[in-house]
Formats: sequence, structure tokens, C-alpha cells
Amino acid sequence: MTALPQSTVAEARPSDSQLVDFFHQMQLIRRFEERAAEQYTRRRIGGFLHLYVGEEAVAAGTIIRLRPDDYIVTHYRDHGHALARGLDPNAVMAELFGRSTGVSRGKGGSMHLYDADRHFLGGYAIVAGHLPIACGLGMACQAERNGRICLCIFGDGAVNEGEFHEALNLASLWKLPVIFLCENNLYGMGTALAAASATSELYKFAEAYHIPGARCDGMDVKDCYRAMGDALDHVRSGAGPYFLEAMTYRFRGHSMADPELYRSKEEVAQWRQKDPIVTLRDDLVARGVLSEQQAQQIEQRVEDEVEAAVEFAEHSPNPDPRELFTDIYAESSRSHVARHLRSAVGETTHAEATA
Ligand SMILES: Cc1ncc(C[n+]2csc(CCOP(=O)(O)OP(=O)(O)O)c2C)c(N)n1
Repeated sequence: MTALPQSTVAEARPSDSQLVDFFHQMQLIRRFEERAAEQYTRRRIGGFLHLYVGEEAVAAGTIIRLRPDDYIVTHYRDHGHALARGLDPNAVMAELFGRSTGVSRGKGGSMHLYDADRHFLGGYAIVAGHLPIACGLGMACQAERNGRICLCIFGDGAVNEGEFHEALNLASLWKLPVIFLCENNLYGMGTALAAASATSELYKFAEAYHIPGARCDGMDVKDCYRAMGDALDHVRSGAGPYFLEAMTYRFRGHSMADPELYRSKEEVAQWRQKDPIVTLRDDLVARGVLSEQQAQQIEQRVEDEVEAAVEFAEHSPNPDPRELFTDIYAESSRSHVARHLRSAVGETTHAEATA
């Protein structure tokens, strides 16, 4: 998939042609993940696999509004964010397969997608662990006065972690250009939000730190687009961070191993009625923006793209075992670490001894 054109002006509503692009993109995310689940059960994909099915409108409606040089840092449920940012589906699927052609050369897997060229800096497995990283990226943008911002995406499970509060406090104090985007899908693994959080209106946490916040309908791509425009207007003006809470739902379990004993089938069925892709497709067809046949053509195009991604991944080589220790430390810190290790065992190089 090619990256969608990025918009820099905060229009309140997406155009019809953008909505058609969203339909394509959301369908791609959905089918990409459904095929990934299939490959997981066939043991072509190992490790963890957290699917985003049901939440596609959030990624599609928000990420398009960023500039290409803005940063994105996200959590482990990251396939939708990566595809919305324009990462190559072939390389994303290859990463899930653990192949050397993957976006992280097959060494990161599903939770650690990464693409420095697209300023997509991960995929983090530690809940809320990437919020302080977002502050660091915000500080870099601020210091360089380049007008860039950082979009930080996380789930409702992150808001009761210490890092969440530390990051919001610092971001507010230093007016960092960071948008905190909470994908509130009502559950952190098997724990309902109501059982874990003193408030279910999570954007109100931001008030305590004097950060403006709002909620949007995460099942409606148009509303996500509108709300992200407001967030960007605020942050790009130099007024500091913004908190956006998108109300959404994951149609599948937390991960592939989830027996889903914590919620009823009726609840899932009710949310499935709000499927963001079906809603958008129906709207486009009802308004005559797309004919039924054109909608089907887009769906077929997506099938072909996903099939190609699976084929690409299947036929890609595994990483070379000699690559095991590469890409772990930056060059400068690697020599620093090596020096420390040598001094720990009492060795010094000639250069160090004579320095
Ligand atoms: C610090 C930390 N604690 C616990 C875990 C285990 N864990 C992995 S995912 C998860 C649930 C997080 O839910 P949420 O942030 O709402 O995101 P969602 O999975 O709903 O998208 C937990 C508790 C972890 N990875 N990191």
C-alpha cells in the first residue's frame, strides 16, 4: 500500500475521496490481521500477536493528519498504526513471520514494528513504558524548533501506570508537543476498565495536569479525523500537549491465547453492530460516492495486497544468526558498553592506557 497523502491543514471533515482511501486502508488493516491470525494458527507466526480488529477507524482517522516527519510511538497492538503510517504491508507481514525482510529485520516481531524513515519508532511491549519516550521525542522536536510533534498511542490499561502520570506531568510542565492518544477499548487483557480505574472518563486524568483533553467516537473514522484536527491545532500552536481518548472496542481477544471469559458474547455482538468499516462502506454506497461494484473492487484489491504480503513473507529468508547482536546498541554506546565491560574485567586497550 502506498502512504495516503498527509494533510497538514486542520480541515474539520475528510473529503469523499479521503473517505474512500480510509475504506481501503481500514479494510487492508482488517484483512491483513485476519490473514495474520490464520498464519499464526498454522504456526508460521510465533510469539505474541495482538490484533486491532474493530479499532481500525482510530488509526485511519488520526494518523493521516500528521506530517510525514512527525513521530509516532505506540504500544504492542501496532499493526494498524504501522499500516496507516504507510509501512509496506509486505515488510510488516515478513516481520510477523520473523524474516530478514521484515521492518525490524525479523528480530522484533509483531510488538516491535519500526521504520525510522517514516518516523515510526515502535511498537513497545511494556504497558506505558513508551510514554516517557514520547516526552523525549517531544523534547527533541521542541529543542530543534522544527514544528514537528509526537503522537503517542496507548491503551486504557496504561493510565494507571506510574509512567503515564510522570509523562503527563512533565509534558505539561515543559509544554512538550505531544498528543497522548488513548485507545479506550474498555479492557486491559481480561480486566474491565471499571474494575481497574477510579474514573472511566480517562481524558479527565489530563485535567489534573492542565492538559486539555477530549473524547471521540473511535468507531467513526470521521469523528477521529475531526478530533485529531483539534488536537493538532492545539499542539502545533505551541500550547503544549493534548489528550485524546478514542472510545473503541476490540472484536477479538487480547491476544491469540485469550479464551475471552471476561466478557459476554452479547456485548461483543453489540459492538460489532458498530463495525467502523461496515458503517463507512454503507455510508459511501448510500451516498453514491462508491457503487457496490466499486466497493467490491476495493475489497478485491485488498485481498490481492494481503495475499502478496503473505507470499512475500513466506518466501523471505530467516535472519542470519550472525545478526543476533546487531541493532541492539547504537554504535557510540556499543563502544561505551564494551569499554565498561573491559574495565570490569580489568582490561584496558592501549589507546585507553595512553589517553
Ligand atoms: C508494565 C506491564 N505490566 C503488565 C504487562 C502485561 N500486559 C500486557 S498487555 C496488558 C493489557 C494492557 O491493556 P491496554 O493498555 O488497555 O491495551 P489494549 O491491550 O487494550 O490495547 C498487560 C497488563 C505489561 N506488558 N507491562
